[in-house]
Amino acid sequence: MHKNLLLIPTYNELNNALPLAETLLKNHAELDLLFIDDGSPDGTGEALDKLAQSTPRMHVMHRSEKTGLGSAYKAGFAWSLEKGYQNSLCMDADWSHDPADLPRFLRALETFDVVGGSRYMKDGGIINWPLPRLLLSKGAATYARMLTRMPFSDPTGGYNAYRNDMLTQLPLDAVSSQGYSFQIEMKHWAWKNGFKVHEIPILFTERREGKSKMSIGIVKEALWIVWKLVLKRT
Ligand SMILES: Nc1nc2c(ncn2[C@@H]2O[C@H](COP(=O)(O)OP(=O)(O)OP(=O)(O)O)[C@@H](O)[C@H]2O)c(=O)[nH]1
Ligand SMILES: [Mg+2]
Repeated sequence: MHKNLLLIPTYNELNNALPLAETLLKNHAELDLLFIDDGSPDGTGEALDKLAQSTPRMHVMHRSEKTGLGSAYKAGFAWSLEKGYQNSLCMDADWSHDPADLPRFLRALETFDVVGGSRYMKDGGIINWPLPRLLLSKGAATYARMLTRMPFSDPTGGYNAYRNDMLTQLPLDAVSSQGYSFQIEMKHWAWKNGFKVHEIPILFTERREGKSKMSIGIVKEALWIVWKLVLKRT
């Protein structure tokens, strides 16, 4: 067993997740993998199971219903702690996050408790997003940062890494989001509780295949979660 676990939530990512898993197994011997699949109707979970049979480095958690990114990550963190890993890293399954960045996350984790990948700092960026999506994302980042004052240029970014000795202290109710505002809540909690936070630049690319799960509900959740954090002040 390695000390690093890479968590990858999946919902209908058959054509992305399988080649991603193969690449990670081949090029990143420093990591074990945990896919968290919410009963994807396209068979992602079963295809990943098949590949996992060939290696002890890869695991697949199956949940019966699509219950959101936030709860998938919480289940993954619990698994990572239970198995005794030292670090938990988070990545999307659709190739938006470049596996080649993983060594930089691991290096930064030697010094920091939370390492956030940032699209909005110097040397970071977004490739191939349509303008409306870019504006929505940038607007959400600015809104969250300005209201909470948290020192993250990309509070909503999903390519992140956490030290498990910090995650053991995370109270279950500190993060309640279903969707992408989970990332905001995690970073905010770590910063408010005095953990060492840091960002590294990443280049984010539009998903390779498949459909977006972004919805108006997810945007609305982000809008009110930020206010919840501002008012809570913990
Ligand atoms: N297990 C699980 N995974 C999810 C759920 N919703 C999204 N995901 C996964 O979470 C990751 C991020 O979701 P995406 O749909 O790529 O979100 P995004 O990058 O903001 O938007 P697009 O790339 O435009 O779709 C992907 O790997 C999804 O398959 C869910 O409810 N459960
Ligand atoms: Mg995506």
